[in-house]
Amino acid sequence: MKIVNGQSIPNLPWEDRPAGSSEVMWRYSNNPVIPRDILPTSNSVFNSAVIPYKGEFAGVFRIDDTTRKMQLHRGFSKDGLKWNIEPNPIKFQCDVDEISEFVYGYDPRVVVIDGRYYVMWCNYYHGPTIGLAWSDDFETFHQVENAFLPFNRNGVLFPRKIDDKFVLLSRPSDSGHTPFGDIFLSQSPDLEYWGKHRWVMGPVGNSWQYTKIGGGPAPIETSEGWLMIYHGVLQSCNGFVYSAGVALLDLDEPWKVIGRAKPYVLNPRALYECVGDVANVVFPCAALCDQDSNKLAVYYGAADTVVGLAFAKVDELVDLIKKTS
Ligand code: BMA
Repeated sequence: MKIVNGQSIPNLPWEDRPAGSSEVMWRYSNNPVIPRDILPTSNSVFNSAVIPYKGEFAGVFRIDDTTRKMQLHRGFSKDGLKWNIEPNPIKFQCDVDEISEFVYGYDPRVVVIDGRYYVMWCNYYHGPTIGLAWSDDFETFHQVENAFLPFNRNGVLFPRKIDDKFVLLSRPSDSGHTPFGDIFLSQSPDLEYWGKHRWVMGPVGNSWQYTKIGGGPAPIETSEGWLMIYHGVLQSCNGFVYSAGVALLDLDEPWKVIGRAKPYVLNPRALYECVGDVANVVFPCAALCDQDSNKLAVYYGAADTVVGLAFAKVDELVDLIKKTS
C-alpha cells in the first residue's frame, strides 16, 4: 500500500499507540485538543477542518457562540495542537445576492486542489444545503453557488479532479435531525453545475451505522483506492450515537465501494465524547496524512462541544477494511 499524490508533513501531530492497546485508532493523550472556551464568546468548537499550510497548519472551525449562532472561523497553528482561532467569523465574498446572506454555517471541510483551497460546509438556504467557497491565499474566501437544493449535509470534495471533474460526496437529508441518510457522489466540470449523481453506500442494518451515514474528512488517495473516513449513526433509546468508520472507494469510479470495515474505528467512550451539548458523538471532519510515514492525525468533533484528535496508520486502516469487509 502506498499513499498517492500525498504530502510530506514532518511536523504532523503524533503520538504512538499506547503500550498494550490494540486500537486501530487511538486518542491524543491531551484531548480535547481544542477546548470549548477557545474564544471568550464561544459556547463550543467542534466538527472542524484543518490542513497543512505554509509548513504549519490552518483550519476552518465551527464555532457556536454564546448566542448559539453557528459560524465558521479561520484558525492557525504551528504544531496542529495549540490553535489560534480568529474571534471574527470568515466574511465570505459573494457576487450572488441570493446566496450572499450568511444565515448560518456549520461542519466545514477544507481541501486543496491544484494549489487552491476549497471550503465546504452545511449552509442555510431555505434549509441546510452544501455551501462552497474557494481561496487562493486562505485570506479572502470567494463563496460560489450552493452545490445542491436543500436538504443536504456533509459535502466533502475529493482532493483532486477525477476524469477532469470535481467530485463531491454528500448526504441528502431532511430539515431536522434526519433519521435516514446514504452517501451519494456528484460531479461537476466547474464547481457550479453538478450532475452524474451516483449512490455510494447506505446504512447497514443491525450495526453501529444502521440509521444514517455521512462523509467525513476529504478521502485519502492510496494505491489500493480512496480511503474514506465517515460517520455512522445508530439510534438508541437515548438518542443518536455517532461513530466513525472506514471504507475504500475505486480510484477512477469512486462511487464503487471496494471494501468497508465492519467494526467502527472510533466511537464515543471518552468522557468528553459522551458528555457535552450533544452526548455520544464523534464526528471526524479532517485528517492530516504524512505520505512518508503513513501516519494520520484525525480531527473530530466530540459531543458537539470540543475538538478531539486521534491517530492511526493508513496501511492499518486499509488492512482492517480488507480483513473485515
Ligand atoms: C448532525 C449535525 C452535526 C452534529 C450531529 C450530532 O446532524 O448537526 O453538526 O455533530 O448532528 O448532533
